Amino acid sequence: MIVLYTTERDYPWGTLRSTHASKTKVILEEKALAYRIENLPPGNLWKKPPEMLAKHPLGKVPYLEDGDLVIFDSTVINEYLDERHPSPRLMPTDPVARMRVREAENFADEAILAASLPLIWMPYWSDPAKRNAEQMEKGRELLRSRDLPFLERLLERAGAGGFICGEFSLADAPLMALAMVLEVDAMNLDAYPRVASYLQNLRARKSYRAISPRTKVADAAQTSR
Ligand SMILES: N[C@@H](CCC(=O)N[C@@H](CS)C(=O)NCC(=O)O)C(=O)O
Repeated sequence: MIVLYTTERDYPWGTLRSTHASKTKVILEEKALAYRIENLPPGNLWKKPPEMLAKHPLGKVPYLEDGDLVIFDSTVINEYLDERHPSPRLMPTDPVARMRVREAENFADEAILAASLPLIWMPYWSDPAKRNAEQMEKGRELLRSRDLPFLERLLERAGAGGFICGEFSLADAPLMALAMVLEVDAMNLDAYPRVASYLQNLRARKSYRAISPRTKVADAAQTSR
């Protein structure tokens, strides 16, 4: 059975999860694969114990075990899952369309998951009184000034399909994590109407239940079967 190593924790303000591991969890769910979660303490992401470094050289999550294989990096894992379990296919076949999926996926990873969201999301792992409000606002400002306008353009280009590159694809996986964070943070999206309705589309997918802040850790594993 596939084992996904991640960090998830219930708080009074919602169940919080690693954004990058959530990206992989939704792909396991979309493909209805049998898997179980190995839930690491959030402190391991800083302490990086040797058993973690043995499986991921940077001591990050996610990493995934598939039998004897140990795989790290959410993008690499998701592409592996798509090739190993091609139903449903989450990558188009046309070279230009594949390039667009990778480009959007990379933007979501590099700009949103690695830069803007941590400024907002990390403070939620502390009590409200201990959160750095200025840092959180900086994260929202990065979303407003750079990320959300670009997503609006991608959605305009994508047309009627409802997802970031048209049909649901690997490029939507990191944006599921944006949907998750903005469900807790609930910043105003009136200036980004396409993004607002897109995030609602993502939250309406069955796979979203596995990462929803409303789904407790104990109830979240294997929602697809
Ligand atoms: N490129 C990696 C990034 C993974 C990542 O940064 N994960 C965060 C949790 S969402 C983490 O483990 N942070 C600890 C660290 O950066 O040392 C991926 O896509 O898997």
